[in-house]
Amino acid sequence: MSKDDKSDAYPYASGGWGSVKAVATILLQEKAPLKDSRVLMHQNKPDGFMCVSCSWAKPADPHTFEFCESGAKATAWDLTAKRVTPDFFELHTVSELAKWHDHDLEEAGRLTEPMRYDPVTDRYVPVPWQEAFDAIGAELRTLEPASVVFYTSGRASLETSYMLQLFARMYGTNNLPDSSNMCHESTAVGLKESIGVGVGTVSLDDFEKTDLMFFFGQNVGTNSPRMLHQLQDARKRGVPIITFNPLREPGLLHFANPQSPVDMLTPSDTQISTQYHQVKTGGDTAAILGICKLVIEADDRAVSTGGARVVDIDFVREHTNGYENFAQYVRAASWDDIERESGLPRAALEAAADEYIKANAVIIHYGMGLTQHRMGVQNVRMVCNLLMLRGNVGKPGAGPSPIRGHSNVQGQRTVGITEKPELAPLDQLAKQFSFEPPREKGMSIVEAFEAMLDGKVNAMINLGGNLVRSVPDRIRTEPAWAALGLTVNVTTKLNRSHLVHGPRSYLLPCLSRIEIDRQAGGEQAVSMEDSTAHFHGSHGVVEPAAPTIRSEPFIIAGIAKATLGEQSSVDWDAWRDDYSRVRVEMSKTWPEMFHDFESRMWTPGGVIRPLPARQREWKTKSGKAEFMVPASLGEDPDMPGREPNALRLMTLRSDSQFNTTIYSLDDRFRGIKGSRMVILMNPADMEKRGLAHGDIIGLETIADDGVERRVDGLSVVPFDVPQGCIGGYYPECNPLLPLWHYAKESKVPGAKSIPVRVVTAGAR
Ligand SMILES: Nc1nc2c(c(=O)[nH]1)N[C@H]1C(S)=C(S)[C@@H](COP(=O)(O)OP(=O)(O)OC[C@H]3O[C@@H](n4cnc5c(=O)[nH]c(N)nc54)[C@H](O)[C@@H]3O)O[C@H]1N2
Ligand SMILES: Nc1nc2c(c(=O)[nH]1)N[C@H]1C(S)=C(S)[C@@H](COP(=O)(O)OP(=O)(O)OC[C@H]3O[C@@H](n4cnc5c(=O)[nH]c(N)nc54)[C@H](O)[C@@H]3O)O[C@H]1N2
Ligand SMILES: [Mo]
Repeated sequence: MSKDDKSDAYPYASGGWGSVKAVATILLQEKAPLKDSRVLMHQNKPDGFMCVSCSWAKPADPHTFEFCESGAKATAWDLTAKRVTPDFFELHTVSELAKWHDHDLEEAGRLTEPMRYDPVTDRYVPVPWQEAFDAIGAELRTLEPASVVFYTSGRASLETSYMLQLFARMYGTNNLPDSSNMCHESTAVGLKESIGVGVGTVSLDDFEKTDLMFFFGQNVGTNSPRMLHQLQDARKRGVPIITFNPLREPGLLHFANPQSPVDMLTPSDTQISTQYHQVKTGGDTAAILGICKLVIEADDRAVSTGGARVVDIDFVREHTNGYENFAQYVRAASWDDIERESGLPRAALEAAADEYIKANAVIIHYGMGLTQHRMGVQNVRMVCNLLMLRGNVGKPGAGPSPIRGHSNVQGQRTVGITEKPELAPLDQLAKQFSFEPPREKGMSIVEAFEAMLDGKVNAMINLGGNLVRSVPDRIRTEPAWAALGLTVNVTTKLNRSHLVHGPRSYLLPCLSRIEIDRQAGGEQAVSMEDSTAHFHGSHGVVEPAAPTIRSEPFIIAGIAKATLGEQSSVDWDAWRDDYSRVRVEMSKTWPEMFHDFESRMWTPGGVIRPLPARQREWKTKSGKAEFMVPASLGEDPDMPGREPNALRLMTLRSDSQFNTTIYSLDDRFRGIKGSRMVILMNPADMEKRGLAHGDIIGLETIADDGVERRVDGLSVVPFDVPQGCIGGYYPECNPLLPLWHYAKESKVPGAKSIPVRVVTAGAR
C-alpha cells in the first residue's frame, strides 16, 4: 500500500507546525498559566530542570527550545491549574471514580493532600503526613518483608531511588522491581552477556562521527522527539538511516524541525529513513541474521580471493569469543527460513547489508519493538553480533543504542533499584550502613504479580506508576489487588491503580521535579541519568502546586524512619533536609561514578558514567565480547503453526500519551482521531475476514491455559502493516497479554507479539 492510500494519515512530518499547535492546545487545556510557557525554556538546560518525559540526552549546547511536543505536554500536564483536593474526594466515592475514564482521572488535576482510604464511607479522607507515615510504618513492621513489594516507575531521581533501595534492604527485602522489568530489562540482560555492560554505549558526540544508523522497533518522532535534532544533523551530513519496523510509522519517515525556519517554511521536509523495511513482528532476529550472513559470506569471498576482509578480523580475534561457532551457524542458515521468519525478501536485506559493509562506524538504535518479545533478549544479542562483526563497539561513532523510556529509569537501576542482588553493591552497603542486607533474589514485576495471584503479597509500595493498567493480564490481576492489606502510592495525580486496592490504601502527593523543592536545608536539587549514560542535575523552577505537597525524598525518608525506627543507622531526617548528604553517600558507594558529584552534576551536557565497553574492556564471564548463537529464528515458541488465522498483536503508543497517562484520544501521526479502541490491520487481512474500515471487532488471545482473554469494541483501520501483524494501543489491549508471555531470560512481557484471533460481535 502506498502512503497516499491512507487518506486520513497524518500528512506532515515529525515536529513541524502540527507539533507547535499540539503544544499550544495542551497549554490551554491544562490552563497552565501563560508564564509557564517560559518554563519550557528551562527544560533540559544545564541551569534548569530535566524533562519529566523521555530520557533522551541533554546536550551541552542546548537549542533555545530544548523540548519537544511530548515534553511540553508532560510539563503542561504537571503544571496544570486543576487540583484534586479533599473536597473532590468528599464529592466522589471510590466506587463512583472507578467508573470514570482513565483520562478523566488524571485530568482532574494535581493531588494536594495525603489521603487515606476509609472503607466505611468508601472515600479517600485527608490524613496528616506524620500520621500516614506512622500508620504505614506500623503496618510494615507487622509484615514479612518478603511479602512487600517496592515498585519504582522510572521518573524518580537518583537521590530518591538510592534512599528507597536502602530503605527496602534495611527493612529486609530485595523486592525492588521497576518499570524496566516491562521495558529494557531485555537490554540489561542481553547487553551484559554480550558486551559486559547492561546499558547503551553511544554518546551524543558519536552522532557526529557515525557513518550509518539503524532503527529497530523504536518510534523516535513520538517517543524521543528531541533525538530528531541529532538525526537531522546526521542526515544533513549524508548519513543513511535504515529502519526496520512492521508499521510504516509517519514519525520515522520525515521530519520538520520547529526550530528551523527553513524546515518550517518549505514544504519539502527532510527524509528520516533512507531505507524502510517492514519486518514481520518478531522477525528481527531473522532479519539481522540475514545481514550477518551477507557480511560473513562477503568476508568468505574476500578470504578466498585475497581481497580486503569485510569482517573486522583484528577486533574479532583480540576482543571476542565464539566467532567461529557463530559464523558456522550463520553460513548454514537458509534463506528460506530467513525470508519466512523476517517477512523480508533477500534483496531488502542485501540493500541493508551493502550500506553496513560500506560504513566504518555504525550505531544501532532500538526500542520496545526488539525488547518486548518472547525472544527479546536474543534480539538484543543479535544487535551485538551484527555490530561486533565489523568492530562497531567501543569505537567513535558506533555502538548499541537502546533508547530508554522514563526519564530516570536507567539511573534508578544504576543506584541499586534492582531485584537482582548480584547487581546491587550489597557488601558495600552492609559496611557503609552497618546492617546485613538480604541476599535472596527479590521479585521482578512478573514475579510480583505471579506471587500476588498466589496470595503471597501483602503490600505494594509504589513510587509512581499505574500498575493496574500497565501490567499484563489485567482481568486476572486486577481482582488480586483487593487481597492486599496495604497499598501506598506516591504520586502526582490520581490514576486507576489508586481505585483498585484492599482495606488500607494511601495516596501521598509528591512534587513534580519542575517545582521548587524547599527543605530545612534550603532549596534542593536532584539528579538523573539519561539514555546515553550521562548524569545531570535538575532543580525546580515553579512554585509547588500546593504547599501541602511533599517531595519524594521527604516521603521516602518519612516512611523509612517510621518503619525502621531505631534499627536504622541512617539519619533520615538529615537526608530529608539536605539531599547533598544523600549524594555524599552515593559517592561512597560508587566512588568512580559519583566522586565530587555536587559540582560535577551541573556540567553542561552531563557527566559521563564510566562504561568499560566504551574502552573495549569486557566485563563478561570470558573477559571478551561474546558472539551468541540464537536459539531459534521464530519469535514465538507458543504459537507457530497452531492456527492459520492467528494474528500477532503489537501494543503501541501514540504521541498523545505517556504510557498509561492519556493526554488525548488522538494519534496525530497515524491519522487516528477521537478513539484509542482501534486496530491497525493490513487491507488483505481485513478482506480475508470480510471486514471494512470502521467495523467493530473483538480480539481473543490464542492460548491453552483455559483463561479467556478478550477485548471488544475495537474499530478496524486499514494500515500499512505486514499481513499477519496488527497494531493496537497500550494500555487498552493489556487484558490480551498473558502474564506468562514474557522473554525467557528477562521476563519482559511480550507486548509486541501477542497471538490473537478476531472474534466478531460476540461470536467465537
Ligand atoms: N510521547 C511518549 N513518549 C514516550 C512514551 C510514551 O508513552 N509517550 N513512553 C516512554 C517509555 S517508558 C518507553 S519504553 C519508550 C518507548 O518507545 P518505543 O521503543 O518507540 O516504543 P513503542 O511505541 O511501544 O513501540 C516502538 C515501535 O516498535 C515497532 N514494533 C513493534 N513490534 C516490532 C517488531 O517485532 N520489530 C520491530 N523492528 N519493530 C516493532 C512499532 O511499530 C513501534 O513503532 O518511550 C518513552 N517515551
Ligand atoms: N501492553 C503493553 N504494556 C506495557 C508496555 C507496552 O508497550 N505494551 N510498555 C511497558 C513499559 S515500557 C513501561 S515503562 C510500563 C510503565 O508502567 P508504569 O510505570 O506503571 O506506568 P506510567 O504510566 O509510566 O506511570 C504513570 C503514573 O506515575 C505517576 N507519576 C507521574 N509523575 C510522577 C512523579 O514525578 N513522581 C511520582 N512518584 N509519580 C509520578 C502518576 O500517578 C502517573 O499516573 O508499562 C509497560 N506496559
Ligand atoms: Mo518503558
